[in-house]
Amino acid sequence: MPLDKDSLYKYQIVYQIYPRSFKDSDGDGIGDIKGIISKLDYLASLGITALWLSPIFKSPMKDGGYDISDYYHVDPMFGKDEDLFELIKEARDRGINIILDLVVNHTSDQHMWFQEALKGKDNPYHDYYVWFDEIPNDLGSTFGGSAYEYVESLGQYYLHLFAKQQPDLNWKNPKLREEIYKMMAYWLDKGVYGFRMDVIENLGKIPEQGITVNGPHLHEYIHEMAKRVLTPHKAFSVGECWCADNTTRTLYTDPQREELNMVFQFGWFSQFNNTRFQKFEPRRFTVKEVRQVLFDQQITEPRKSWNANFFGNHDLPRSVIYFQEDPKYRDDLAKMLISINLLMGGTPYIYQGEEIAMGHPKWNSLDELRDVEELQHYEIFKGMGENSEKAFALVSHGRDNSRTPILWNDQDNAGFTSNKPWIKVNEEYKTRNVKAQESDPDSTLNFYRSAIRFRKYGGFLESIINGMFTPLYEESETLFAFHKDGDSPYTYIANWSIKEVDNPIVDKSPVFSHGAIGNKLLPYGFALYKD
Ligand code: TEU
Repeated sequence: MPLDKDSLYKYQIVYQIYPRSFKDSDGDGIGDIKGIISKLDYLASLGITALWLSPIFKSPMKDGGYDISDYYHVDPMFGKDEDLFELIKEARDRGINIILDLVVNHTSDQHMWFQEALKGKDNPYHDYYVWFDEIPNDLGSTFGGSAYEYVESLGQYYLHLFAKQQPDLNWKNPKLREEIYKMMAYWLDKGVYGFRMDVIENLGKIPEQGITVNGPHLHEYIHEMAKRVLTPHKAFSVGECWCADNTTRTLYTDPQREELNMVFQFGWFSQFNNTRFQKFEPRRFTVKEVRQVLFDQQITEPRKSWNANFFGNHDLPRSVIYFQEDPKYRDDLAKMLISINLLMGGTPYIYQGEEIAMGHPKWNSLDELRDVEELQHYEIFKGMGENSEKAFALVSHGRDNSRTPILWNDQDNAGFTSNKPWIKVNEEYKTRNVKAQESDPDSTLNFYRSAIRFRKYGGFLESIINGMFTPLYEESETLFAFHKDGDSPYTYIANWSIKEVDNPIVDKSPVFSHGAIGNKLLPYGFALYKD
């Protein structure tokens, strides 16, 4: 099949950067844009084609920059606007596209719009936010506590689905929508490739009816956004959709509906355990469960619905820890996960540090934690009667685990900064770091490079992208296997377990593999066979 120019999003390999923790260039202990520029050759050497930057705009940083106070300017913590323009150019020179994080469900309470809104009910910006004279219900915020906050001077409550410093924007207001489209067009005109859209499923909220996701006008808004900005600019788009299932995924991504290229679905992550402590009491999914959710996503016709493949981001535990059964096999697990990520249908996303299989740091005390979600839940768990020790143990499973600095080398602060880092450095850096892995041919880093090369140039790309997906060995307790048809059909088979298992495919030699020896698949071993 010839390359379809309108489907270039399918050919991207996206690397997510959490800028605060990537690389500090000016010695203030916080990663910045110049730091990213200094690592562009490294990023290009991985073979990735796009960088998604978590928010870099002006922000009081109550939620790591997901509380934006000015959509048009870079926060001084990360550098100057010119640094961003330079990054766009330098990245493009290396064949890398820049994707920005579009956080438009809410702003910071310090945004000019909200500050104006607070001045009175008649202020033109008042209707940019969601207000109530009385609390309509007991809706809770994602980070804990009520989703409504009282403003005495107005005698009204505003909605905040996240922290109280993140007031929700009112998408019913066409003026607000216009402001957002204008801002998106501004960045696209500056050479940005597209957007990762923060909690996009929340835009159609009707809090008074208890509706926070998938509101009745959600798809109308997204379609309008596509018509007005995304399509004319040929922009890349990926929505963050914690609640998307396979039906709603198709609503967002069927090209005929003109909405988004793809959405992140979180079915493989056990956040929604109905346990007392939800995600703070993590339960690893079994291979059967993972397979069920991932395969369900794959079986749709690729031209009707496209996937975003990922096993990690700045909100999730690191995948090698989340899925780990025995730390001894961490690197093998990392290699299997990236092969699945790259060889199933969909656009693959890699989260920074994943390529060296970074783990979680050891948290010793509450004052080491930074994340608003963790700190608010600490108080909540204590309020539920847990003692400090238990509350701390619970919240130390939170989002800070994937937000610690990238381990560049075995020097002070792992080569991330010359100063005191804003969050602790994972103590693994003495043995696990980019520099050490560069010179080790068997490292996960070098494996990532060859796996990415294999996806791009191994001769199977057309089938990876356009081939229909058929699950294999669905009854197995250990195997994760599938077939893709198309121009270059193949079978992929992995042993998602720490046992050595028989490889049911014995009559062929694999074209790409790790830990597939003779007729055995070693722990997390896998192989790809040409039809
Ligand atoms: O995440 C949305 C979100 O709901 C997550 O916060 C997640 O569900 C959370 O970890 C709850 O357990 C996005 C961003 O990715 C996240 O970093 C932001 O904090 C959030 O939106 C608000 O902007």
